[in-house]
Amino acid sequence: MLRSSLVLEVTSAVLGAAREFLEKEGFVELLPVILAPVTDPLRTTPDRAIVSAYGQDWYLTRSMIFHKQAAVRICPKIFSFSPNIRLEPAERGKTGRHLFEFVQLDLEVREATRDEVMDLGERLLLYVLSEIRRDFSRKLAEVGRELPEYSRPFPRIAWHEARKEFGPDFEEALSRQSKSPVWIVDFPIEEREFYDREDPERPGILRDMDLLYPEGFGEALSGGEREYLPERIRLRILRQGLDPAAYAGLIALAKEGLPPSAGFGIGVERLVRFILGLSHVGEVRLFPRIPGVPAVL
Ligand code: ASN
Repeated sequence: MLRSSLVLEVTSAVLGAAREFLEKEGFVELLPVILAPVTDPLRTTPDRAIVSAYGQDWYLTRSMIFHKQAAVRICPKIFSFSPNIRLEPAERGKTGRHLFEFVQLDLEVREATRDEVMDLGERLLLYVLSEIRRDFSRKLAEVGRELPEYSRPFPRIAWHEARKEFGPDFEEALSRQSKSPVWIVDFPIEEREFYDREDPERPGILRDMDLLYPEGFGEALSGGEREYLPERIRLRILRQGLDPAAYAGLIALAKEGLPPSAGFGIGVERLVRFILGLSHVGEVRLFPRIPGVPAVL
């Protein structure tokens, strides 16, 4: 369990730099939601963490997606350092990239397009990396890590192209061979959740994106434009084989009026892992929650 203080110092500096960047961009920080009657469906992680209290079930947050959509009704640009619980299968404990408790920097912008939030994501990442390079390059060199400089815009590849070029496990291969952070855009509708907006001009293709780190570190962030019209949300829920009744609160909110928005979440532990070149994301946390691994404290 002994962690070097460098990991904790870098984590703290990453949080500070990200917060400073977003505040300068006019974002308002929200306190995180930990328990909610509804949370991100995340179909690839079926197990749910539930607390029963006061005669109802409360989900531990898997992402603040719906709360972000609701919050941009009030403030146009919001972010939160959001603790997420995702009960990943035990074998994901070995990927180096999965924790079942982690924090994502989750943000959302009212009336924004995908391109606008991709631009924001690039500037946010480069700002954080430049702050870390400025304050930690000597300490990073001592642990054998050198952070290269990257230029914007980062390269983009469409999901279908990436799959054609690198096969079904393209994320890993693309991240490994890339010299720069690289975007994957235009996921097919069946690959993602119902809240990612379908491109009105290209049925079946989403206006969403992932960003991959270079050097094989895998996914950095994930996001996109959102479905915001009540009927569209209902149809997308049905198309995913989910029950609209389970999302009645979201649909009711959309009937009152949800603005169009776009946003993304960037995993804090994965970012620190990349900066320090660590082999497992659990090395970032003092008290890591690794799927399938017991904890003492
Ligand atoms: N934070 C992601 C987003 O904004 C959602 C997620 O974490 N599943 O799209």
